[in-house]
Amino acid sequence: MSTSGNVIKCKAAIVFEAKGPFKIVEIEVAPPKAHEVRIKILGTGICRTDEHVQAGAIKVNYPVIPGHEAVGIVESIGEGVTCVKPGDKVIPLCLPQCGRCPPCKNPEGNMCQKSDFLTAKGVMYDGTSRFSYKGKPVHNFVNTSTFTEYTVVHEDAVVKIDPAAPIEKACLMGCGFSTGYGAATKTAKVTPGSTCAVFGLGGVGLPVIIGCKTSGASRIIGIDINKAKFPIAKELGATECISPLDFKKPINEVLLDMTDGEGVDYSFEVIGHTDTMAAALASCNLNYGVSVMVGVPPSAAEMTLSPRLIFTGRTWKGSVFGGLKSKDDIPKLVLAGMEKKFNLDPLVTHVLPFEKINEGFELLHKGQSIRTVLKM
Ligand code: PAD
Ligand code: ZN
Ligand code: ZN
Repeated sequence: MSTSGNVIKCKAAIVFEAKGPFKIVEIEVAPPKAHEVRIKILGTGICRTDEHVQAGAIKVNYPVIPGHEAVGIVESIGEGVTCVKPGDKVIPLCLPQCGRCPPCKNPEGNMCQKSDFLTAKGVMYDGTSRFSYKGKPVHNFVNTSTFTEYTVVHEDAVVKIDPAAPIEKACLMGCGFSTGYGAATKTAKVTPGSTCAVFGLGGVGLPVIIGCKTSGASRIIGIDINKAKFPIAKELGATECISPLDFKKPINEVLLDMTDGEGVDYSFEVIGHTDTMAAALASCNLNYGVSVMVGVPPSAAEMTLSPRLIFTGRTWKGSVFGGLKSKDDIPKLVLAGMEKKFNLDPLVTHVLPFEKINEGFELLHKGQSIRTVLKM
């Protein structure tokens, strides 16, 4: 029986309050309104940003259905949708690309004005939600929400991908891989022969290493307090790996020592802590070094820095979704992954049934996973 036009009852993982667990409950998902798309989720990755939501580190409205790194099939479309049709394999876009706003039109821009990342309202463009639990609305997360069997997104926030794309690896293109790879290739524009330092070797930091390597960096230094991440980092292109816990000196001074006092050409913070953001900035060359902030800073965080760190010529940049344009770039990255242009195998360490979502987050907390993909 077709579900099109009807409310769908399905399972979703809701966070009811900051620091609360993911509770799997039955929700109702309303049909898509005009220019909206209802998607049956096939698989969804667990990203540290979802953990930030659960931990209350980034501001959202609760109750919320997190999840933003997924692959699904279009179940039905609202009036006026032309970019996808029922049956298409798609990736929901945690950073939409409306194509009409100034950041979408600027070749260097990608923070589409339709993005809910900074506003964190958790609703559709008309101010309402398509999710409800026991008759009360539930918020969405970054224009997507994928920890649910069905979701509804605006057509600005969905892109069709190759129908043969494998679910687990294609999920990575919805956030982790694209963000890390783009941070190196698009935001930093890493140059051949350069030296790079990557702080944080997780699901996003490791793709930064892949991006540095494909850009021709000759030296890539991985930094993590969890040495279990070092073998994968080396497999993907890190030339050396160090743990800050092995040194008495601050890690930025260690990196200066390792580079004859010059500092690295490019540094990337892929953890989300203000102290490592400052260390990454201070470890790049004081004149032409570029430091890229990829880790999501906590909503309430503030930093105090000497202006002299920037005065001598360093560049400090931020990078959401690797500076990539989601609708344009994701289908290309999916194809490149299918053509084995990148080694994605080590990145998906666990595949679990959706019901085991809390187990998936446990693996992340214990530092035992890179990416866990939940299958519906
Ligand atoms: P992850 O938990 O898989 O990786 C983080 C890594 O950092 C782990 O290997 C930790 O051991 C390591 N780490 C923790 N503390 C330290 C420390 N003090 N020094 C060195 N290493 C440390 O997370 P992830 O890779 O999924 O995400 C990383 C960050 O990137 C996180 O803040 C997430 O919210 C952010 C992110 N940003 C975007 C974006 O668009 N900018 C997208 C996706 C994720
Ligand atoms: Zn993410
Ligand atoms: Zn836009």
